[in-house]
Amino acid sequence: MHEQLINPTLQKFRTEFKEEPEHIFLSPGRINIIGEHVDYSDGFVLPAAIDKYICFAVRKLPQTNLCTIIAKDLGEEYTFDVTKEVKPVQQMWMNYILGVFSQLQNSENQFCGMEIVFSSTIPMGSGLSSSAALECGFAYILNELFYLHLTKKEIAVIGQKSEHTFAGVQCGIMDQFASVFGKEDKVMMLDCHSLEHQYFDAELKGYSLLLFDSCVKHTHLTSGYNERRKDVEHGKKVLWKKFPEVEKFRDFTTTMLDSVKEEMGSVSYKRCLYLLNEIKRVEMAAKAISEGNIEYLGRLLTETHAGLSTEFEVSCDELDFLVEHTLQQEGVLGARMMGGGFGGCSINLIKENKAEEVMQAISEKYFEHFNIQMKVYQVKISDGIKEYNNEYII
Ligand code: GAF
Repeated sequence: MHEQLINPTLQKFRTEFKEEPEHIFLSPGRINIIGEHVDYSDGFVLPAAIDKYICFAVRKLPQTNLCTIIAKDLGEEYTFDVTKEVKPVQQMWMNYILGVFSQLQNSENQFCGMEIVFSSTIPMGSGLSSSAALECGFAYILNELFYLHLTKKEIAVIGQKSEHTFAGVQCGIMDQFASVFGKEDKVMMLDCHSLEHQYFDAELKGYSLLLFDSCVKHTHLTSGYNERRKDVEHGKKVLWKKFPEVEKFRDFTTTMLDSVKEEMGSVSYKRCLYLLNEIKRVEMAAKAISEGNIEYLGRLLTETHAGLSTEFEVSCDELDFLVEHTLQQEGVLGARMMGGGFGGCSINLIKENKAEEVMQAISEKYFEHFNIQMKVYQVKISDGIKEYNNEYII
């Protein structure tokens, strides 16, 4: 991490600002074991923060009102005045940051200028939530530097709202929660209705979770993410009209859903059917992990993929190919696309001593078929956003 991320970020800061940063922060990406697209429908999700980060080098400038942010990997920079109202801009990456800032600009919070360089080992557009790491990372920085007394939950919610308002993506809360609340070696079960969460050991008994990156890039703004949300919102409206007594979406039964199928229309129907089944699968998956039933966990992952591909329709040929061929390999218990979809990674439950072989075989097949070099990430479940201990800075 030093070589690849922290030192180059630090060097860039020194070169650009001719000073030492006062703080280094690390904000992680995430994986999600199961529970896809249910975070905006009162569902449960099983995410975890990973050892891929955005690293921020930061210095406060009390004598100015200007905040300069350098996105090292993109070779871009942006400066804004902390005393003026901020608006969305053309640089998408900056909108995640400005969207956070706009929520915290009020008469109580006194900001001054800052110099920030950030760089990342979270691949962009790969479904590992680099955007949540960016927006929550920036909210965390403001909280620490300007003593805003925000809770972790508030930081996550501010990050999500920044996507809604400045980035135009109607995302759920899972990614921000994972980035803020992640814990080393623990998977989180998050109830997206109450935002209560609990951790449990990710004990996979000789199996590991490997990510295969299809290298098909997507952004949720242009993919189909917002449309899926609209389909689901329509479905919910019809359901609640007929069953107003039901409190949470997850309390609807498939019988209730069937009873409004015609009025809802076939598209919203299949989206809602997928969601209700997926929410149940997450509960079964959590039980399977706690009982050490890894075979069953694998089957649930594979079922999720089928639902995402045929009912929720957020997969793509490349991801379907990866999943189908991975499942044919010896030592594989389950595979599915991960995250919002339309590209990005698959997550695969593979016997540790078979992992190398499977990677090799799938990589070859994928290249042969699509002429794309798939990437493999072997991630470690890690802590959420934190300040990096300065004593290690060299
Ligand atoms: C994206 C969104 F940002 C999340 O909120 C979630 O809906 C996910 O897609 C799908 O589970 O990462």
